[in-house]
Amino acid sequence: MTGFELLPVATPGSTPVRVLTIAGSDSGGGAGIQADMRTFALLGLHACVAVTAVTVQNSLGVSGFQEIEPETVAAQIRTVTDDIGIGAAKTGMLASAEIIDAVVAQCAESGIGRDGSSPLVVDPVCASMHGNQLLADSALDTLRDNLFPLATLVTPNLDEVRLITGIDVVDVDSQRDAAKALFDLGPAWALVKGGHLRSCDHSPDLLYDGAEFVELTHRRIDTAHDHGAGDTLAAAIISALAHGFPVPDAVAFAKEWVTRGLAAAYPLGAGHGPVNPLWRVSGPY
Ligand code: PXL
Repeated sequence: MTGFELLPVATPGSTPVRVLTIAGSDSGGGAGIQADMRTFALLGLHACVAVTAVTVQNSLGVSGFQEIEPETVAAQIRTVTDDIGIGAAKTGMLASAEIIDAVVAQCAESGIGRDGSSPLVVDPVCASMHGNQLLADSALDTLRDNLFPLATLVTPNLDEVRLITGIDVVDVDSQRDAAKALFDLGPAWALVKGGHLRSCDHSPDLLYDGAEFVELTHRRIDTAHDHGAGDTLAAAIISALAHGFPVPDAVAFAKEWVTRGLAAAYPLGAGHGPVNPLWRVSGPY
């Protein structure tokens, strides 16, 4: 199933469903809130934003970042949920344990998370594709113990799986072990992305809800221009959840969204270009 035909482009003059990204800014425009907002807009949603950090980066990497005060992060979430209202939320770069705890407390208060009215997708961003650290080592326990239990779905890549569970995913069996270990940390669903499993000629993702494994296999797109792929996947998942899709359908839809975005990716600067979901308006891939 792709579901593209089910997802409306916003009608002029009518208020679309609102979604919230709690994430960092990428000055190069490829990842972070910039990637999230592109996907939200193209999927007929209005994007609200709680900025957690301002990164200084271009296509070659992240040269630094400044964190936003935890209370200011919480205040951004509070002020949009109190007035504008949101249908779903996602987290990306959270930088520190203090920001994570502020996000956890405010999400619980605002009804965001697996037990609230708005689903929450946690993309546990730890580092950039260039290996630049985006989450303090000291924040891993807080991420695992305090944020994961609030999540409707967690979406780590294989490096993040290793940091969070200690499991090195090398094949289908270890991917299952990792999905179980992630689920045991408290989210309603765990997705183990196989995009970095270079031994496979396809991109095998595994979804688990404590009862059933769902395998999602997509063609692998070989490109150096995949900056923001994880952000775009998680943004498409919460977009589909906000439109009322069940989790397995939302993930299947998002995989197709990011696969086509990778096929349409473009070079930028001297390094890595971004995934490009603009194919939705410029033509199919
Ligand atoms: O793709 C992960 C990511 C998320 N958020 C921000 C980033 C990056 C990667 O560079 O810069 C702000």
